[in-house]
Amino acid sequence: MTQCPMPKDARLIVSSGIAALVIAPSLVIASLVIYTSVMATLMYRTAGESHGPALIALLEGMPHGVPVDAELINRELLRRQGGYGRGGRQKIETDIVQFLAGIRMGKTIGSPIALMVPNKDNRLDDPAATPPLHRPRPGHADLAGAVKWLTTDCREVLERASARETTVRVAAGALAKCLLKQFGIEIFGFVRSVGDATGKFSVTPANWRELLVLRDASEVYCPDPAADAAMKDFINVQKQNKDTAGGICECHIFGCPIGIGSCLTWDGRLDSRIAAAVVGIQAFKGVEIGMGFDVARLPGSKVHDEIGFDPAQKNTPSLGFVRKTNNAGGLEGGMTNGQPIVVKGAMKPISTLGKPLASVDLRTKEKSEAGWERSDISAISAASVVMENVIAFEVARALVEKFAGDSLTEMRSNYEHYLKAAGNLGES
Ligand code: EPS
Repeated sequence: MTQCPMPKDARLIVSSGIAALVIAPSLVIASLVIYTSVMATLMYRTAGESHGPALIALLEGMPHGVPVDAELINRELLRRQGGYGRGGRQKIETDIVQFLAGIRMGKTIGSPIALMVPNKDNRLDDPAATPPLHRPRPGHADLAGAVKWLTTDCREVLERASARETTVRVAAGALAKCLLKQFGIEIFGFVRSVGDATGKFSVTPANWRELLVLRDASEVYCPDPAADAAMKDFINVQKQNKDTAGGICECHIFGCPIGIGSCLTWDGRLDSRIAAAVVGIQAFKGVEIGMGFDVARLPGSKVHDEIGFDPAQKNTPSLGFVRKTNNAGGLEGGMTNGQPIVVKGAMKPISTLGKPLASVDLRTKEKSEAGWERSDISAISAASVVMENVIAFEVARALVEKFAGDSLTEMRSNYEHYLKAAGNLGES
């Protein structure tokens, strides 16, 4: 049997494989050894239906000793419940996180973390209150899910596909923010556009805190007051027309050291993980990093950010490597380059329309109007909170992978050693 060396940091199993074939000269002994390749990472899963008893998330890989700011997490949950154009559900719920495991006296203890947000509108086992839906809504998971699970009732599909699930994704991401905070990494998310109304402002490391105050004063979560008004007008028109509105959310991450992520594997690239996390949000159809799709229209000289060095910035996470532009959105080769990470996500309009689109009845295949469920006119503001938090989780995951340690103390020491070595690059 082949002995597989176990990496020192054996906190989390991420993959397994067939390890060895032992071949003797005259006799072939095939020995299949299932081994586990062990690597420190951070991951989470969620469970829960929109109208079930609760939503839960299970996180693994959070180091020991991270202070958990429950107020920050609940503030993010409250922000997710808010925004302009929301439906009736948020008047029923008060989303507050409950920790069931992995946290003791306000700090993580290194074990898996279980968190829960109960649903007040809990009626999944009442067939009268959650009646079957036979007429799939175009744009929703209804049709594909009903066929996939071989049913003419879309109810169970829509219960899990619902954006209510993002409640615990926000809680998990906000918990990840508690770790990022320990490394001076901060995230700012907002709504850039709704329909044809777009906020006209730039975000810089110098102005984002002022913009954050304006964002928090905006009902749509857009820091441009003129755009906030235009966005509300657009949503109001859709409401009058019994229609819905989508939009674009944007997120900036400050303080990431150079070299988080990897160029070695497609799924280790931080840009690929961020893109997957963003498009994984209900109703998101597109993601752009930095200059986004415009990179395809311009020559290289107008796209790539020239590199300079400013010794005055040597002790910042950029290590002094400066750029006049940030078209790459802080990511080159799937790794952070010391500039802010910049991400945009496009959300389609909510697919439950007050004036339903054409559909068919799954029982008869006869033409019929799509079904209607209580929903939002626009959930773009909430979506900006979700996007901010799912990205926070991916950045924290990459940080854990780079500076692996069982405890925050060990992780911080690895981080400091790395910054020192990277800062001395070319100097010895
Ligand atoms: C949401 C909860 C849902 C919807 C919305 C967002 O609640 P309910 O279905 O009980 O009204 O308001 O979800 C969707 C738009 C969707 O398509 O699932 C929430 O908590 O964010």
